[in-house]
Parts: sequence; C-alpha cells; structure tokens
Amino acid sequence: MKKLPLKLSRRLSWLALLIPLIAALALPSLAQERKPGAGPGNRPPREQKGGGGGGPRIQKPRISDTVKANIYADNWFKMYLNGNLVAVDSISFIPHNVVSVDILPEYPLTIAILARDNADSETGMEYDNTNIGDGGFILKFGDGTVSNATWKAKCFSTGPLNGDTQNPRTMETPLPENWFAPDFDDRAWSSATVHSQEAVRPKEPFFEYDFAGAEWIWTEDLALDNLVVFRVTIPAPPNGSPLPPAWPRGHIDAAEKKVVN
Ligand SMILES: [Ca+2]
Ligand SMILES: [Ca+2]
Repeated sequence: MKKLPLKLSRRLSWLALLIPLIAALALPSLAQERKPGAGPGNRPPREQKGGGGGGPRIQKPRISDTVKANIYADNWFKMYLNGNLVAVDSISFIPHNVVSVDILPEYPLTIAILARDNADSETGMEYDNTNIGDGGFILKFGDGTVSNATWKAKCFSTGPLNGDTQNPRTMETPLPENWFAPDFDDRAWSSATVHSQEAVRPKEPFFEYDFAGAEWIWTEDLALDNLVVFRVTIPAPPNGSPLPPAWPRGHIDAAEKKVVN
C-alpha cells in the first residue's frame, strides 16, 4: 500500500480528532432546538402569578379566588350570574337538597333565579293533585351575599286559583325574554317577601350548610305561587373584600353551549 505523505497524514489525524469534538459541541444545541416550546415562536411559559395553563404574563384566577354558593330551593331552581347560567338544581323536586358550588363572582353582580315549587302545571297541585305544596328559597355566597328583602320577586305561574282544589286551575304568565340578563328592567317588580323558617319548614340538608344571615324569600303567597323569578344586583362583595381583578374568565353560555366572551 502506498503511504500518504507525512504532512497529509498529520492533517488527517487532526481532523479525526476535531470532527467528534465539533459534533459533541453542536449536537446538544441541535437537540435543544427540537424541544417543543423552545423555538423562538413558542417560548416556554414564564412564571405566572395566576393559575396554571394558558399564556404567559396573564394573571388568572385560582380556585382560592372562588367563593362557595349555598342554595336551597323548595323545590327547584336554576341560577344565572350576570346572564350566564351557572347552576341548576340537580334534583327536580324531591327530596329537598342543598346545592353547594364554587362560583367566581364579578361585580356588579346580577343574580337571577328561576325557582319552582313542586306543582302540576295544569292544577298547581302536587302528589297526583292531592296537595297544595309550598315554596321557599334561600341563598348565601361566601362573600357575604345573602337572599333578603332587597331582592325582587315576580310570580309567573300560580294555582290552584283561590286555593280551589275541587276545580283547580292555574294562571300562567309567559317569562319575559332575557329575564336573567343584567340589563333586564325589573324596576316595576315587587320586593321579595321574607318568610319565617317555621313557615318554610326546611328539610334536614339545610341545617348542614352555612346560611347564617340569609333570609327565606318568595312572593307573598308561599302556597299558591309556584314559578317565581328572583333578581338582585350586588355592587360589590358585601363582606368588604376587594373587587376581583378583571382577569380572563372564558365565559360560556351554558344554555346555548357557545363561548360568549
Ligand atoms: Ca305551591
Ligand atoms: Ca314545595
């Protein structure tokens, strides 16, 4: 075999040493560029002050920013906060239950409740038209919001008219469109009537939750008014907590199943 000239042989030896060295230095940076999220257009999220997920530098609410909502309806309710459906009683009429959920209030906060007593829509009576049942509603939020006489209440279904159980009839009023919207005009509505706990006679679950300071409300007629809408607008947390920041909430219209923000 023909020998290479000594100079060329030495250069090749140097190259043989240098090539692995260059490769060793270059490969880690190549590998790093392939890491997901490490490219210039997709930087890793920075440390966030808010909750996890989503983009960087945006303060987001944590679960500790929510408040507990305790609600008891005789017999059923659904609740809108600022026009968004946020809670539906999971049990239609019986047994009586407390709905206790986490909510993220924003102020001013318009609460709109549709409450139903257990009543046949044609007779206004319950239990196979053998009984006139009565209603009742109470609510307390962890920020001090409570149901009381400052709320508005309006009946949209009443019966049996005049308490006549022999010839039971009801009177229905169509619900106005957007009765749950913050800008719905309820100025002509009456104030809610406060009823005693003895009159409502809540069942066992009520006593297991915090309703201190809240009052039982309905229209004047606890027995015959069977479909009642309550509305109130709370300007700021009643317990004096600071107004929550204007953080991203990702509002969802639960009734329509579409994003509305
Ligand atoms: Ca009733
Ligand atoms: Ca009832």
